[in-house]
Amino acid sequence: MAGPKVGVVMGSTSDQEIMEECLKALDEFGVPYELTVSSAHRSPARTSEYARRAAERGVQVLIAGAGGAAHLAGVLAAETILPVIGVPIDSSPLQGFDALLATVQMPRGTPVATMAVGKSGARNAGILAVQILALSDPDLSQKLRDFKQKMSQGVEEADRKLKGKRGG
Ligand code: RP5
Repeated sequence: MAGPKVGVVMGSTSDQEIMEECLKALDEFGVPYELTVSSAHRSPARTSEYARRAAERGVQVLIAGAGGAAHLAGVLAAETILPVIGVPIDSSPLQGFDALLATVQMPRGTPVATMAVGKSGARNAGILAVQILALSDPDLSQKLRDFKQKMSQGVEEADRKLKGKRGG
């Protein structure tokens, strides 16, 4: 069995419901991943160690989902040259605005590709990881083209139904 190509890390198991959207996207494209709980604040050494060792296990992209003062994606990015995608989670009284700013406002030199807050961002993180892997995988590229086409057909179908209902 192929080893994981994507490492998905969550700051807490309380982030899992949202990060399931990311895992579903990876499953749809048949991309193997590993799922880990590690916190930038509660287990900083474990988080750094995870990022340092990920590439040597064949992982090519990291995805980090965290809420509150979300430093998880940034800490991972500090410790690896793998691309890191951040998902701000709306788990705090500030409804993810805090996590968005903490994830997106990385200092120059240490980028994190920051997604939208919550479930849409989690799904997009999975798709973006697939797009990165597809740069060197023609089968995945074809799956992405099919995926885009299906999405576009879905909009046309919705438009047809709408017009059918309204008689125009
Ligand atoms: C963050 O704090 C986690 O990513 C989570 O979104 C939030 C709350 O964590 P728990 O207190 O539910 O474990 O570090």
